[in-house]
Amino acid sequence: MEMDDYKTLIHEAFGESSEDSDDRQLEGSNIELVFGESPKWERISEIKGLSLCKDFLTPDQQSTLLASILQEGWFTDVSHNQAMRFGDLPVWANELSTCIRELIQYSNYDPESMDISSCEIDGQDCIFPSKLLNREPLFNQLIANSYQPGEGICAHVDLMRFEDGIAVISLESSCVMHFSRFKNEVAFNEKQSVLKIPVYLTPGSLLLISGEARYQWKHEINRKPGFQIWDGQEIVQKRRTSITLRKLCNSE
Ligand SMILES: O=C(O)CCC(=O)C(=O)O
Repeated sequence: MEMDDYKTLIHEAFGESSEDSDDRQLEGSNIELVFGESPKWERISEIKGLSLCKDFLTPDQQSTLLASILQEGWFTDVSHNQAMRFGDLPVWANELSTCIRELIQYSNYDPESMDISSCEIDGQDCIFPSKLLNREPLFNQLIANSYQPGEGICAHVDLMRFEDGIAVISLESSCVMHFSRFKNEVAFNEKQSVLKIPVYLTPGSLLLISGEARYQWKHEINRKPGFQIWDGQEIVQKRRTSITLRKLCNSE
């Protein structure tokens, strides 16, 4: 994929980047025009199959996406905090899927976007396995969650009715998602069960969960006092909205 195509795509989906005033200065390095900064992926070293792109969407793109979600009317009442869609997804969700696919494809050709030297870890592609990336559709199920301060989600492994390869986009409030080993694993021991790996999800970030991270680790968000600590500080909580994209297994 040409980078110009990628730039056009994300602009069409989520509007202009807030850094567009810098366009002329940045001529020749197109990716900066899309994100403001080059998208960088982080691997969470303790967990295979977990990749985080903090600067997936600029603040303007986040606002556009949030407006599209709110327009669905799912969260008009605070007692409604979750919505699911299967099959035909809203246009904005399909655009989001396309942007995710294009970003991963682009990143695979740009070793500088990774902060690790090897792109293959135990046979698992560093960002997202290519056999998942090339499936059609990439995603056909979405969950939108709207969490008020203090609200989160209990530790779980996503249901087996969903294929491997899950994407989580965070909006509005930062949070810490904790990963802990899933018990049914052969090599499980008690020490591992209590070990929780914190992952800091900022607004506009994209988290990809595949392989071990999807099947051998539970994830949770505990927003009760004392659990949302990052860099030694309790995170100031606001409403947090997230979009989770998955693909149903074919037999469904
Ligand atoms: O809100 C999130 O970031 C994750 C949501 C999630 O894990 C789920 O809905 O199964």
